[in-house]
Amino acid sequence: MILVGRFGSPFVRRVAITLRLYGIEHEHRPLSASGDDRPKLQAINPLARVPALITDDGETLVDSTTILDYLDRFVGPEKALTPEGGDARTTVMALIGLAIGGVEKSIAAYYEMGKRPEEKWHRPWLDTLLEQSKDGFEALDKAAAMPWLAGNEMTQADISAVAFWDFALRARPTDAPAMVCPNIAAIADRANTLPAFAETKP
Ligand SMILES: N[C@@H](CCC(=O)N[C@@H](CS)C(=O)NCC(=O)O)C(=O)O
Repeated sequence: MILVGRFGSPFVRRVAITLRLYGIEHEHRPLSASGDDRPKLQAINPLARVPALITDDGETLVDSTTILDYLDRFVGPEKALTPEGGDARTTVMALIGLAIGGVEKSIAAYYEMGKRPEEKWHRPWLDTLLEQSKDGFEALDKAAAMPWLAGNEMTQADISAVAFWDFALRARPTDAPAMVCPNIAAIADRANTLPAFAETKP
């Protein structure tokens, strides 16, 4: 398999951590979604977005959720970190939904600040995005069962939350309201000592 995209993208990182935890051998092509890499990336993903995964059968999958679904089926339900069904799956997917919401708002704020000159930032929109990101992560924090998000075992909810949280902390302007998430912070501290997380830290 070939994973396309840099670990600076939290969506690439959640896939990279999962590949490592599943013990799947793969090549890493660290293409960026901007600059000189863009035409090369567009030849792989028409949207010129990361991540993409090229399977051993030569199929190209885009969007991290699609890729994770493939990897879960590739390793099978015994090993998959997203439960296959039942309430356990609903719980993990609900946690992931909050985490995705939090990081998407954080990325939208990052683009607003990174892609436009400061005098063109729409401050009310930016403040709303930063608030929504905070609200998403804080709701996730409150839902944490601990010691991992869904209880006693690490699941995909933890992998995604840590990749997203690390990005949101890095991207958040210092004058934005602080996100108060002691449970996520504790999970991130613990997870980031594990090789799969440490090796993919941008
Ligand atoms: N929903 C997608 C989001 C992927 C995404 O937003 N990737 C960003 C990097 S973090 C990207 O490639 N942005 C470039 C663009 O959209 O033009 C996923 O889960 O993979």
